[in-house]
Amino acid sequence: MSKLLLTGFEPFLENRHNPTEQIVLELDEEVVGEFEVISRVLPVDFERAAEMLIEYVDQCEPAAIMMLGLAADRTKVTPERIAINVNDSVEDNSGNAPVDQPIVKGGPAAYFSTLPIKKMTDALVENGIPAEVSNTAGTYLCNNVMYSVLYALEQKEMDIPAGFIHVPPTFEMTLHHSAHTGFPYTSIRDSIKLMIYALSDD
Ligand code: PCA
Repeated sequence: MSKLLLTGFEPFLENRHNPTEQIVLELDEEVVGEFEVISRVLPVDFERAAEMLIEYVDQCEPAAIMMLGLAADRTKVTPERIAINVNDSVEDNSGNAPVDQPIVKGGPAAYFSTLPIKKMTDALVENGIPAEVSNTAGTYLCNNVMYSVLYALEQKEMDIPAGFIHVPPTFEMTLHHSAHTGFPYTSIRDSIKLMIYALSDD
């Protein structure tokens, strides 16, 4: 059976919990549509995350890659359209705070997601889950791993769908962030499964 590599991130900054960590651990080894899900949790560390992810790609030889991250200020599930060749952010969990740094020196300015992002958002909205395509993945770790993976796949001539999805905070997280709206954890988890199904029939 084809494997889908699904990644999430550990907690970071003021987010003491990262729902993407819980989702990927819960879906690990589950069969969703035509895929067996293989999950990994990544560190929020500019020096380690992309390298580890690319190593997982080599080990698991997936037929598709879906990377997940938390966007604590968003109110919808948002598949990303594009990743840009820039690290520019506040501190990661190891204290790195890059400024205007290319991810790959001399690399292309950007890569488009190769996941069926419109089909995925349509599937979510049809199932009552607020979703829309996002046109910026930011310049922190999520953009970094999306760019790095798409660059690596090009280098390896691996023609498989890959991309990144930001999820909004969970209901539980709003206990610590009163300004944010939270989603039920189960709805966010189910949205990931719906997107894997959408990818399955693509
Ligand atoms: N979200 C951050 C990094 C880790 C995560 O889950 C981001 O949006 O870059």
